[in-house]
Amino acid sequence: PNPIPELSKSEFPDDFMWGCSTSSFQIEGAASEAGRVPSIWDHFAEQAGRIRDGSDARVACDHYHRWQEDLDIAQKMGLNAYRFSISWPRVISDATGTINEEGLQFYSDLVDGMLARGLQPWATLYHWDLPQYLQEQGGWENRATVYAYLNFADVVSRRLGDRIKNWITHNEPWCTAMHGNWDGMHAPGNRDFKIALQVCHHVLLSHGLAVPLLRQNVSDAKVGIALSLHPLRPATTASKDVEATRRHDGLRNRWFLDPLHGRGYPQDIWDLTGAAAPQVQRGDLEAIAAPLDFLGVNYYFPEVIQDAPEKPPLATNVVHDPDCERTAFGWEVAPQGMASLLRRIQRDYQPVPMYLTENGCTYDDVVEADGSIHDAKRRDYFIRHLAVLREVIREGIDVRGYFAWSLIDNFEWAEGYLRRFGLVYIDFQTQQRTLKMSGHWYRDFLRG
Ligand code: PNW
Repeated sequence: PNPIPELSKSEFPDDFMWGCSTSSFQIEGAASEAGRVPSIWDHFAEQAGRIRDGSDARVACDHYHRWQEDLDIAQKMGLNAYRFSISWPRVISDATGTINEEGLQFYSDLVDGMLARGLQPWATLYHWDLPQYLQEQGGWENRATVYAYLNFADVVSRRLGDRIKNWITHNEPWCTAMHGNWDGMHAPGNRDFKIALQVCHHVLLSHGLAVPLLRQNVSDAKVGIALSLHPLRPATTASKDVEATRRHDGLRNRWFLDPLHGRGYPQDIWDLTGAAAPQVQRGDLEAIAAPLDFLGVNYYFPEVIQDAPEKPPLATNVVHDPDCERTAFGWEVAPQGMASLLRRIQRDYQPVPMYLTENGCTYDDVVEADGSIHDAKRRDYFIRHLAVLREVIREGIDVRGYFAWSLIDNFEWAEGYLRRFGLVYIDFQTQQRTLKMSGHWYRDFLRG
């Protein structure tokens, strides 16, 4: 239906960052090797019914042993940046802060491997793999976890800050807080709105306190955060749906963007939270508002919102528009949604430079008889989103890089191995890596 646009790398800024993203828990495996201790996701995957295919990430992509091959692939694809995350339970062994030298060494080698291949390292400090020993003391609901995180950030940035200049404190605090503690779809699996909001506050606080720490430990540091943000539209033009959309936006987007930009939590949503409102201490909001060097935007899909008075506290429903094109996950394919999101951030927050730190899709990949994977839909998804990004940059919106999610198929959280997002196919039986058609396209595009 939609024509696939022509696209050339030369239409983007010369110093644009072209990358792929991954995260430690989803790819590394080697879950109990070299001193790594369990994370909340190891624990979660052991509980029946939590992961849809009953799988776990003890092996995952075995990236811990195959990282050189994976970085070779990234280099051959022509990337100049690679976004990865550092596993806290690999680096800090217990609640007293004992450093696991072997775990740190893994990341030191990994970063050297990136630099040797011309890949600029973009490190995420927290991509959901909290050490289980901290969860046993209340996890992110406990304010002490903020200080444990700062110790972790301190250890890692002192050791790797000579080589890593770009730091992302947290990946998608909305998911950490809400999937982890409100709908219970992610670890630790709580279903409690009050806990979710307290977790959210502590995650944001840990971010804010880490910003000056990272700047102190790392010369020329660039520090940011990666948020999952969504453009929203009302199901109808009725004012009740328009107001519902505003409320939904209040928790989905403004609850994060407002405090990070010095505005505190949005009052309209705070009023709705009632007894579930988080405990905020004096100075917390000032800490959270520490100026960012960049804003990471993870863009996947827009949402359509309807008023739902029977569903407090937000009284909103996310509804399914049957006319929209969707990925295998059911997520709407909406490249123009990315434009409206970026324009909205620009208009409402006049932010620092932005990076698309994640964008991608899942489809049911079919391996042909000759071993190739013709994922034309994924390729077209990337082309259409990049064409929109080109448009937005031409308008003067300061987007400086694009990281496709994901370099390789991996453990897709509650979906286990059922959902593939990679530009590279992984045969989880043999651990063989095969560049998909989308990966070939990205390579050809990047090579010009
Ligand atoms: C992101 N949502 O998760 C994560 O950063 C990745 O680790 C993950 O593999 C990828 O996207 C694909 O799922 C999201 O409901 C999970 O809005 C949920 C949402 C968005 C992103």
